[in-house]
Amino acid sequence: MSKPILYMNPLSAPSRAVMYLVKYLGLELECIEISFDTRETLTPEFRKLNPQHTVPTLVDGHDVIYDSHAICGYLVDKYATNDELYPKGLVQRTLVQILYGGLESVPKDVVRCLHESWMILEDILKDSPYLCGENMTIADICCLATITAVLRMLPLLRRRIPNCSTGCGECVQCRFITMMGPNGCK
Ligand SMILES: N[C@@H](CCC(=O)N[C@@H](CS)C(=O)NCC(=O)O)C(=O)O
Repeated sequence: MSKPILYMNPLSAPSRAVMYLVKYLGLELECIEISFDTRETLTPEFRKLNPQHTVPTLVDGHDVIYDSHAICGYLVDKYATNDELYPKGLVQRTLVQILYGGLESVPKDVVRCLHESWMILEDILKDSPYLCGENMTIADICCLATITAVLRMLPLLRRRIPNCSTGCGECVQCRFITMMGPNGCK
């Protein structure tokens, strides 16, 4: 059977979440980069695949799945060796679903809203190694992807995140990014 195909763009935080997860799980996927410059998401072929015309979009055999959170949940349910990253228990799974979109507030004042979102993360991570308790879940992966995508575009914001101010290796988020490999934070 052919490998699943992931349509993505590395500048897109939702794409990065799926790419991190794929790497973490050691899955073999074919990644196809979709250009925003040439508006490739708006081509009739891509819209036929995903009427919301967004990346990431996953094609697994005859199935097409879009929305990063749905893709992450799907990949863990289908390919992970256990349910740690996306617990099957109703309450635990619901908690992950609350937090995996946790940084997606649509800001009027982008910097202020990002700062507030990060403060919420910092608050949760003060008492817990990961967003949803003792184990890493796809909520951590999705939030990290947002953080690294934003930092890539706006490196000056690094100063605004106390736990990230000294770069990788200093906090749970950064340790995880480091684990992803030398380019994890890029
Ligand atoms: N909630 C979606 C958001 C996806 C999304 O907005 N993707 C943007 C890039 S970050 C996109 O593909 N935009 C192109 C378009 O709308 O045509 C997810 O988590 O996957």
